[in-house]
Amino acid sequence: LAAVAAGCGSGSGSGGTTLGFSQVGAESGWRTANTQSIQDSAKDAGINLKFADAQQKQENQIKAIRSYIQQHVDVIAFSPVVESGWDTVLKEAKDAKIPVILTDRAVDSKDPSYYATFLGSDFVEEGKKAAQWVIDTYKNSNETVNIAELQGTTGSAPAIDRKKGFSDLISADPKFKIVASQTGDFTRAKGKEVMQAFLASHQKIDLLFAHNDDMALGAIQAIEEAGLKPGKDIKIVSIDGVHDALQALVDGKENYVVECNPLLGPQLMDLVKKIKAGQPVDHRIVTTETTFTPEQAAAALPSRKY
Ligand code: GYE
Repeated sequence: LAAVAAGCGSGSGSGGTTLGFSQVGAESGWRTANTQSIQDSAKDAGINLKFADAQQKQENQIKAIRSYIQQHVDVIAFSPVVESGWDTVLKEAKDAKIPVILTDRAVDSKDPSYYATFLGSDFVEEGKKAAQWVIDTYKNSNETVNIAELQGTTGSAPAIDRKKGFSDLISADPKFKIVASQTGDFTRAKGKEVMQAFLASHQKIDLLFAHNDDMALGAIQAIEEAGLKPGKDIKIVSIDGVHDALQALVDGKENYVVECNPLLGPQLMDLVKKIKAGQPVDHRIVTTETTFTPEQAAAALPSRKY
């Protein structure tokens, strides 16, 4: 409950709009950039932001949302840690006539009236972009490619969808084999720990697909400590595009990064204003993103803000 009470108002905005935002946690570089973007753009937009960090726990998010309902905020936004289990609290918000914006991650609720819009990436597409790079990289080889997969938080939209997008494409060619797949909870520490376990199982691994950069960065440490060369002995592709992963690309320790844009704040604040003013908004807003080869990473790094 401490995290809920720690909501930080950013002063009284011109329109007097209050947004209650429940963040997943601070598990990755992506998340830190996302939080910063939301806090900065609330300030710029003159929106009074109540912010709570759920420390990757759904129960904390539900508590935060209930407290926002009690405080009668104008709009509630949250990035759901997992996809399922939201119907009850979303119905409570609906009954209280407080519009909800899903930010970054989706819920599996069947009732579309539970939220006004969902702003975020297409995670299936990101998984497919990673797979397409793998397919292109091995297009001239008939040998088996042993793939290890570091999954994101179990039950989260990005973990479910990135896995699906990736396997949908690579499963078309039997030479690609996912020989190990486990969650690393989107963190560096877990990514390292799980990669150590993969390497200790003595399975030959040709390629690592990590659902986010932080897990890949943790895995790079594990691979180096095992006396192998990341990016060469084991090729690595991950998703997000944070500064440290672009640096790993430039250093030859990673091979490809699929971008996922964390800078959702400005679009979110626009949506909050529109919704409060009763203007119509699209029910799904997909963010645009790119991919990075080492050359593209070198060009992007100097101006990369996160
Ligand atoms: O890829 C990961 C973060 O939901 C898109 O969450 C987000 C993911 C992101 O922890 O780094």
